[in-house]
Amino acid sequence: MKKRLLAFTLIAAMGSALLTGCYAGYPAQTTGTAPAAEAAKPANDKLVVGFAQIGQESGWRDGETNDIQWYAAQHTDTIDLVFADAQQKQENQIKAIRNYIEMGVDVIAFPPVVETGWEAVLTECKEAGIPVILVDRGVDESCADLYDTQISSDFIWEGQQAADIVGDLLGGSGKVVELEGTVGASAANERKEGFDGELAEKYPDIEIIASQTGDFTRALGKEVMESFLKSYDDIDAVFAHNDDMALGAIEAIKEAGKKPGEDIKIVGCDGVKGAFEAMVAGEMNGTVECNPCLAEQIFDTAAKLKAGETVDKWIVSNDGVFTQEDAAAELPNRTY
Ligand code: GZL
Repeated sequence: MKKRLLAFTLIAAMGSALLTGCYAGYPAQTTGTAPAAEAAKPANDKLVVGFAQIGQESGWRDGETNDIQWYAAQHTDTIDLVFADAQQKQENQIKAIRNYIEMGVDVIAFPPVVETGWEAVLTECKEAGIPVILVDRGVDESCADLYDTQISSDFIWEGQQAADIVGDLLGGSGKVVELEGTVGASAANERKEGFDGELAEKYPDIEIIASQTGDFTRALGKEVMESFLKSYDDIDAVFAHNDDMALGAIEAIKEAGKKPGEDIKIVGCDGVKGAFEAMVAGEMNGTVECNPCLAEQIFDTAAKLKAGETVDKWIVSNDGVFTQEDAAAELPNRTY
């Protein structure tokens, strides 16, 4: 039984002029804050998707949000997107998901900010008969039967690619510091697993001398890099679990009087435009792309789930690997 839409932003009501997807430039971030007015659930057979976004912690996250909102605004005849911004708090994501259950949306999609703490709310989704799509992050194995599919990159592969770039840059030996993503996030856990494992297996003479979370943000990435630089004067390379933290590390290295990209090599993940600009400037050495432009896959998959079709448990994004050599040629193609 579908219920009335409670106070939430129906992105479909926004003009497409406000938003552009991963195929063009980006407007200022539109936040999915809950308006006061109550909206009646459309009395039609449009696909209603409730999306509980993590927040706005990185350029990558903004790219994902804009792509989803832009795509929904282009398809107002068939899609209604209900969007909430959880300000990086798991309890806000859970609240939004419970609202979507109350509304009776057709499908719920969200990037779990951390891997644990989802069993209760995912059980409620299952009991309500609402399919769930995990987007760009995963949940603990114990919840494997409580969601329908995960659409995301292969983070272990990303970590391994980053380790190979670092191994090549250092000629197989040196000292590395690691800026980790959000504590407990699958993207952070698995990038670390891939990076540390690849170094141990293929580059035994490269040592990780420090590893600490920068919470996927530029500001904290800079702060942690400042502390690393105070503690160690022999850092040869940084691996940052996302480009935003890598860009923060670049600032810290410059302020410490060293040359990022030369004295200390820098490798990140995501493939945001800023990383390509830094590589063209010679201040960064590589990035492993993590495609945030998942909107078409999300809504196509949601339509299949609404129609009762089964889909693959993991829909893996295809990502590229970029270094300074190909940065200039690739920069014009970057859309987030
Ligand atoms: C990856 C995604 C990560 C990005 C970060 O799929 O979950 O979250 O790498 C973002 O930039 O904060």
